This record gives sequence, structure tokens and C-alpha cells, in this order.
Amino acid sequence: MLRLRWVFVLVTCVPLAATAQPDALLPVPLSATWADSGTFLVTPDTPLLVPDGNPEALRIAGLLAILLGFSEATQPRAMEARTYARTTWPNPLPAIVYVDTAPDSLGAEGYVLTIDPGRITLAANAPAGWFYASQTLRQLLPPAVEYDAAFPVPLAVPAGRVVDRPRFEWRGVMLDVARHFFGPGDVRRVLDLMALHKLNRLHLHLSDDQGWRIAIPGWPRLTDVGGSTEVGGGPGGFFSLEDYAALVQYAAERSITIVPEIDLPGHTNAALASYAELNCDGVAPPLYTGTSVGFSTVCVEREATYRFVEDVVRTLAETTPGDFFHIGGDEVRELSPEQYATFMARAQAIVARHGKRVIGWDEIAEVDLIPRSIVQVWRPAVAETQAQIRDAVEAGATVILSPADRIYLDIKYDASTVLGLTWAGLNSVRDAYDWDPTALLPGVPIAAIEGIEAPLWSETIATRADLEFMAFPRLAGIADLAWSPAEAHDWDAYRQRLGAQAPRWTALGVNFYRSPDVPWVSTPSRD
Ligand code: TNX
Repeated sequence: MLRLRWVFVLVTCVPLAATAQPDALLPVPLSATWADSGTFLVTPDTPLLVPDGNPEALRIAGLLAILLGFSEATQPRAMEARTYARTTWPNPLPAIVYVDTAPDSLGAEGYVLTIDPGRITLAANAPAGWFYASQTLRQLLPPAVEYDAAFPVPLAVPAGRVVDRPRFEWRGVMLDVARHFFGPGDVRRVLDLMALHKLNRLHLHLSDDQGWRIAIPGWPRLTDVGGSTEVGGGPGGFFSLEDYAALVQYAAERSITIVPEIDLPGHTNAALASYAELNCDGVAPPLYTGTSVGFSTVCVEREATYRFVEDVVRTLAETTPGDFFHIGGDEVRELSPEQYATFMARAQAIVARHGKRVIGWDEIAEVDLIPRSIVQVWRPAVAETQAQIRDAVEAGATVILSPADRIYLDIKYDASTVLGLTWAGLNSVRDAYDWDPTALLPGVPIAAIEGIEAPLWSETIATRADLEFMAFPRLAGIADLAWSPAEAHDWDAYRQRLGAQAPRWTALGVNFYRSPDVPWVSTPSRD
């Protein structure tokens, strides 16, 4: 009896295990059911079909086609369903089909992915849903597809059905390009890795004491002077507006919204060093390449300051299609509460006038916020802050959760981590995943939680390899926490799924931290 059962298990499971790991989806979907047997076989001839007259679907299918082929010759073709039907009738091949109807309850980001031996269907209400269905399909393909090299075809996808939608709308990462500059190539890499795990907000911290990283017409010294260095005295750098617009576009193609931050009124030494008129004493301080915080502020009494804020906000609002503008607001030690409130009232009004929703670090809960502002909570345990946040929420604000002692990606994993800081303690892989977002702020209803965002501050992070090491695997935990249903939250199950990402991340060349708490699946040899 026992032996028979094993034969059954072997027969039914081996094809699945050999083709893909349906249990390894990360984030874990709302629901997934797998057939006992059967696969869809993707070959270079498999057509990808999209609804007629839908360029967005064609573009998203085109991205999947690039993944499915290792060269132009082996890349399946994406085309309109009608064209395909006309040219192949009556003998169509098994196809991958994008469909533009799905249950309303799945919203704009949800999807139904159905894999039968004769057809794969990706059904969604909006392009974001197609994109996420494609990412789920991607995770069901052998990791070899991620190598920039030939791989065996056909590719087998296990038969089954996934019905999915995110738990939270805000699933974010923040990259500090101010303390150390990361250029467009690094940012595209972050966007690519975010997309794989269905993260959808990239907050760029574009200015701080050590660097100003975005060109603003009429204010050339911001980048010529303020962009010329970084922590430790390296060469710094900055984005032209064309670079920035191209990143916004690249992000949008991956269903990611760029959220620009100009940190005000503090964390402004790079701007103060660039323009003397932003200083109350009219004297520009020297550039700063250390790592202290809290010592700088623009002069809140001078009109020049508000002309500067106006030009910066207008420029970025015009170049950013997303709804949000982050005005920082953190760690200002040089202003009285009244001065801080006066500045914030004017800065908020400027942002609102340019059509964006205000976001600020949790210090902004100290002041009156205009409706629909968002408080990014980084110090949830501070009692006074908690009370201010509750009041702000009661007055109509919402929150993004970024608890420093859980998900700051610049905090060391453990005492032996070479990179990173320790001011918030240590953030292990388990710490980053194993907490309840709805219990973080007592008295704040779930409806007021936009979602979760993990900041990666870069005082100690200087290279792409450093960045990946601190972000992975913790960022996967943030993705799972922000997307997956609360009922699926379980550290032991998560640990297994996380371990199963190793071959794909290895194929992608991700420099991830092999935490001893995770059962990493070894990568098969490529010979
Ligand atoms: C606190 S979090 C800061 C940043 C630092 C970070 C280092 C926040 C709003 N401010 O200026 O880079 O700690 O972990």
C-alpha cells in the first residue's frame, strides 16, 4: 500500500517538479490550484494573442515573448487574436491568450491565469493585471529562461489556475540616490527586480545633505555644485530631466509608479551649498560628505526659498505622471515647531497647486495636513507620533508603513553584516517579513493603510552589488507581505518559498544574502 502510494506521488509530481515549482510563487497568490498532471508546452511557434486594437496588451505580451525566447529566432510572436485566427484557420496552435475581462472583484491589478495543456489564458480588467499575470507565468517557467543564453525548449508550464489580486495598493521600495548616487542603469535594475515580485512604487530620494540629484531648469548650480559629490567624497552625479523621464517611462512599462522626493526643509545642505540665497545668513555652507543628520534647513523666512520650492515642485510635477510628490519633512532640528508648521503649510499648498498628493515622513503629522495627504510612518513606536498619526488619519490622511526596526533595508541583517547601520537594531530576514501591518498602529483602521514601503538609505551602500545584497532577500518579504492575503502569512511556508527563489535570482545575477535561516534551493549546473 505504502509502495503504491509512493508510485502515485512520483508519477504525479515528477513532471511538475521537473518543469517548474508552482509552490514557489512569490508573492503567494490569493488562490492557486494545480492539476495532478498535464503541462502546456511553450515552443518558438507558440503564438501570444491579444485583444484586437489593444496596444498595451500587445506591449505586455511582447515583454513576455522576449523572456520566452533566447534569440529573435526562438522568440514567440505576439499579435492580435483576429489576425492569427485569419491566417491559421482551421489549424491554430496552442496559444497564450490575453483576455480583457475578469471579475470586477479583482480590480485593476488582479488577474486569472489559467493553464491547460491546450491553452494559457491571462485574463484581467486592466494592463496592470495582464502584467502581473505575466509575472506569475514567468515564475512558473524554468529559471533557465532568465539567463541571457540558450535554454532547452519546449518550456513546460504546469496545468492549473491562479486567481489573484493584491492585499495593498502601495507596494514600495525607496532608493536613496542622494547619499551615494545610483545612475539610470542601477535604477532600471531595481525596477526589473521589483516587477518580478509585483512591487509597484519606486520612491526616489532625490536630494539630501550630501547630494542634489535632479536637474531643475533655472537652477543649474543645484546639480553643478550640489550634485558633484556624495558620502565619502566620491564624484556623485545626477539625472537630467530626460534621464528621469525615461525612468518614469521604463517604470510605467512595468506597472511601477515613480514617486519623487525632495527632502525639505531639512536634509538640504547640498541645495544650501549651491545657492547662498536659500540660507538665512546669505552665506553658502561648504558641501558635506559625512553621515550626520538634522543640521540643515532652508531659510523658511525668505521668499527665495518658496520660489525655489515652486520651481522644483513644478518641474518634477510636470515630468511625473504619478499622483504623488514626497516633500520629506524629517529630522529638522534647527527650526521651532511654528517655523516648521509655517514652511509645511506653504510647501503643501505648492504641491497641491501642481495637482499632486503630498507625502511626508511621519514628522509631518505634527502639522495640519491638506486632505488626502499621506504620512510615511518610519517610527511607529514613538507614542507622541502615534497619537499625531491617529489624529491625522481621523482628519483624512492615510499611511504608508515603513517601520525602521522591521523593513529598513540599510539596517544590518545581523551583527556580522559588513554593510549597513544599526541605529534601529538589526533587521533579519524574518524580522522584515514576520509582522502584522494591521497591528502596527493601534487605532488606525485598515482602510487608512495604503500599504508598505521598504527604504534603502545609502550612507553605507555604494554599488549595485551592495544594493542587491541589502535588498535581497528582505525585499521579497515586503512584496509577499504587501501583496499576499493575510491568511497566507506564515513564516515557515514563506521560508520555503523564499529558498525556492535562489535558482531564478542566481540566473538573474542577483547578489542576494544567503541567510542561514532560509533553506536555499541549490542552482542546477548549467553544463
Ligand atoms: C533616518 S528615516 C533617516 C535618513 C537616514 C536613515 C538611515 C528618515 C526619514 N530619515 O535620513 O538615512 O535614518 O537609516
